Amino acid sequence: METTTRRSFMITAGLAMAFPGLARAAVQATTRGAQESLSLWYEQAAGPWVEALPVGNGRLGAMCFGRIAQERIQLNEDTLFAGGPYDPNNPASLAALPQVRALIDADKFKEAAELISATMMGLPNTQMPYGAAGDLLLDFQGIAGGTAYRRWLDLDTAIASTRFTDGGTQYKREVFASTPAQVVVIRLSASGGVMNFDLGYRHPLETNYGVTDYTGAKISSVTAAPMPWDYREPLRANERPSSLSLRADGADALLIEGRNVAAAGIPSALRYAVRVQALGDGTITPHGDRIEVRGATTITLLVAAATSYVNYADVSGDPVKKVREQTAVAAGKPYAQLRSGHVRAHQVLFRRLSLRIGSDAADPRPTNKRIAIAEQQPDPGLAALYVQYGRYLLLSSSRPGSQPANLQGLWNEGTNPPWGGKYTININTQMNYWPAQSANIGECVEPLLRMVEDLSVTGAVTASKGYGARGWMAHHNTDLWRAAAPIDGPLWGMWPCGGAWLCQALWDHYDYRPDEAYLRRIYPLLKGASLFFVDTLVEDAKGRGLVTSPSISPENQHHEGVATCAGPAMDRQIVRDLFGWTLKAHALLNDGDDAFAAELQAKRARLPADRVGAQGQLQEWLEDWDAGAPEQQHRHVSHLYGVYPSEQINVRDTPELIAAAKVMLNTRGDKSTGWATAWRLALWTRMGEGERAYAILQGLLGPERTYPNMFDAHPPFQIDGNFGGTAAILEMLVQSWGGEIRVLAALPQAWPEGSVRGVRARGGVELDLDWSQGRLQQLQLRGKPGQTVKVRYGERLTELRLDGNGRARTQG
Ligand code: FUC
Repeated sequence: METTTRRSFMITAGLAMAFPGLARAAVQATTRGAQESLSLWYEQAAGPWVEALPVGNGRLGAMCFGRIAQERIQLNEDTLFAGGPYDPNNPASLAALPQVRALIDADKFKEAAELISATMMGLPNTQMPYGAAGDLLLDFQGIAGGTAYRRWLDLDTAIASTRFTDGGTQYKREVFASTPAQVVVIRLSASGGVMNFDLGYRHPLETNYGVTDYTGAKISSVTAAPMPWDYREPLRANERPSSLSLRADGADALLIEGRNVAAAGIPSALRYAVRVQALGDGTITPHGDRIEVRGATTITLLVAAATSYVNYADVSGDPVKKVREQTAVAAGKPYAQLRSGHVRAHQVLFRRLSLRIGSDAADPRPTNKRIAIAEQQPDPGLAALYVQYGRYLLLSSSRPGSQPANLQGLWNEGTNPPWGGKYTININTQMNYWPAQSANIGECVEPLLRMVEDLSVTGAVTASKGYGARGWMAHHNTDLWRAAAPIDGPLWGMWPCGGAWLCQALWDHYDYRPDEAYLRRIYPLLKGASLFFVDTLVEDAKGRGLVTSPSISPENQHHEGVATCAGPAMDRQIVRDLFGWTLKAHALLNDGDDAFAAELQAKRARLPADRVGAQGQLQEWLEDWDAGAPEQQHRHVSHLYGVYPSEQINVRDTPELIAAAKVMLNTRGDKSTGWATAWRLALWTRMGEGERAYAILQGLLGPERTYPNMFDAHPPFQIDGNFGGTAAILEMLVQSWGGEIRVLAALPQAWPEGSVRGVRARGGVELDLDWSQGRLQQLQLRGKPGQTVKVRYGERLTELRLDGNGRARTQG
């Protein structure tokens, strides 16, 4: 496992910190000096959607194609889901529960699943899909074909740019989604000539939801599938459903008004609006459904989009008013001010972490060419770029005030996205937030916190109507309307731990940035999630303790066609963690409810321990069913939750269970769907197996799992792999579990040198570290003055006390 001989490292706590601002200044200088290594760039315009470059401010997103004669900017607004407020809870559910449990106790799993199907599934047995907000199409006249073409996405400024030359005129375009201004800004300029173009809007034509069945079972193959979904090329401006109106709004703007669609019997309840205002020189003339721009050298387009969504129960907002106000405020500011305001808001978060793996020199190849050969050729810089892109994507799709990052983050081309583009909470949404803390962008968790607060209300109805229980819960999916009832059928949906697992991201935010006010905010959520299990854990029929029932081990079958069971390993691990976080919060806050704490403690002790089966494998279920389960290489590795993201099973405390986890992972194989590959990567990393992790990472970065725009390929596009991969790569460098920080615990030989600044660890600590020739050179810590921090490097564990400035430094 060890790739290098570890040298002991000298502790010089408090030394050399006479210039506390210096390190930070140096980081910024490095970041600025390495612009190229912080860009995705291409020599051609985007063809398919997965070649276009994403920008987003959490709420408002755009995909930039950089096309020469017909520019396409595809828009998203994060509340533009189908349907409206609804109560999905099945009134027959509670009455059937005792019988379902009795069938499970009698090992009649198939019969139990049939009864669940007939009585317990949500109404409807699906949830509302996420939509697209249409395209802006800019049809240029007189541009034949560009030379000196280049387009790029600068992660440091969060601006997507295109430049080319045609007939002696140089064209440049910049696109960004501003957080302070809440608009997408498109800046077009020409030097040595003028621009003549028509600006139009196109909405993806409505398709029938649910025509394609994207259930997990059908996508177990790992071959790259072509995108996109609904679009036909070439695009024609103003093609749209009849329900949509498009008209001039004032002297220089277009206003688009529409309604969301109904789905699965849930009526349309949202109105939405998009307003595009054109400012600049030349003549700007609205013509009903398009804007004509002639003879211009500089044009700024301000794009606002909004829906009438206020919250999951209130759709009374006025989107037209909102988009008019947003564009009017932005129109009052010069472009330079809009741009600098945007860049500042982005960099204050983005620049908290910088990372170099391998050499400092920028790679001379365009990004798509690096991805194309990433599986065969080592490219450490691409791994570093993947981390910064992951941070960029989370900052762009989950900002305070926005919706959480969905299955596609924020970006969705069509009206029928895979799995509805909603929130699958049996791994996918959780994985989206894996990097938030270590990558030092904890603010991105705020939308998830609000979603859990909503679920604690809607999920309380599901807990009481479905289980007769107190507290709140959610099954394996939710949507904009915070539906919490089980969907899709027993094989996928009848799983009670979705809400509990979401609590991990909330707890981790506290653990990485301890703050009492925040803990007080999440405590009722933890307590409510725990209460549900206090009320619903039942005695295992074979006397092994307290178990969840009915449940599944997401989304794996233990016998052909049957997943229904009681007490799978993952549930026991999640409930053990949940009760543990709740008890810690209870103790920290001196919540007087000691009877509740005692009950949690007692029930926690009665959760059956993890088990090792006949093959030496970590058992997925309470029974030793693994060897006979029909999908030996199933993408989910639910029972390894205990290894990562949890720390219940770890190399220090439970080596025999780690050995069993490895047996299991070897059976499952290294390459799976995008997110499942990222999970395998995180697992081998957590177990300290740097070379194995590196081999898996090569597969994740290669063209089968990464599209040309670096979006993760399930396939199709699903963003969780980007986030899981980001967290795992950082985990190869710095780990934080078991009360210790482990540095370079899974450093592969292929990365002999590098440095990271600003990675975070539990306990409110921030680290900078440098390594070369495979060895740690120096490490700096920042945290609370006087705080002690345990750092492990190789076999050596050192306790550091932070000085009066909250700093410590060690040298290799
Ligand atoms: C889970 C996974 C699938 C897919 C879907 C969105 O059901 O099993 O692979 O990622 O979520």
